[in-house]
Amino acid sequence: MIDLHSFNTPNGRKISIMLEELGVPYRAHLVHIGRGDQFKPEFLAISPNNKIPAIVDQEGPGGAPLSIFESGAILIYLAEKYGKLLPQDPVGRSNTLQWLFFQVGSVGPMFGQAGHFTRFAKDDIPYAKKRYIDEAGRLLGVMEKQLSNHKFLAGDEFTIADIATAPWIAALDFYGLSDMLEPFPHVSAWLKDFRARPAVQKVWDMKYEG
Ligand SMILES: N[C@@H](CCC(=O)N[C@@H](CS)C(=O)NCC(=O)O)C(=O)O
Repeated sequence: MIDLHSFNTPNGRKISIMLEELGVPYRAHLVHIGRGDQFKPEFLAISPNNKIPAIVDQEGPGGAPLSIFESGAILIYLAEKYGKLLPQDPVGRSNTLQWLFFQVGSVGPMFGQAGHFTRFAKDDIPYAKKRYIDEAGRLLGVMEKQLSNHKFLAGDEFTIADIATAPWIAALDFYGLSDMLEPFPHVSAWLKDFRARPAVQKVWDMKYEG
């Protein structure tokens, strides 16, 4: 059994979607980051950077429980444990990890800041908004080029790279920045297909215990 500790944000959704795509049993526990649950000692014990998502695999390696934080590390762990969504051939695996790290290192931080300065910042700071929106737009251009030649980010197979990235592109709606997608038809079509997946529909508005 996997215990998922999370919340319905782009990073949180990656793991609920992954667990549904894998079809493995899990329990979903709420960590409400709006009310500060991420700073509770019991959560910090499994996620020392006070961020969701985190998991505890009650049957980890050697049968012992294993806790994991950082969504990229969780996706790789689950993909390897269940032998799905991370190709085993060296080229497919490398392509998938490249696009996964592109999300973790670039898409997440830049889209997160673009969203923060557009929707949440108390002060209007045009320099910050422009800096992060421009960079998010540039990243969309990188994805557009890749998706104009490939069905999925890492090639012809749906992988953890798509699961990691699509929730961030979908977040543009929530930030009031959905117009940014207009110049990128291949990204838009890929996102539409992602949203239509049964696993994604089932847990997009996941109900957590707690
Ligand atoms: N690099 C981390 C980022 C996780 C992250 O930023 N989580 C946010 C929600 S999307 C969070 O928990 N924020 C609460 C806080 O920073 O206090 C990952 O990919 O797991």
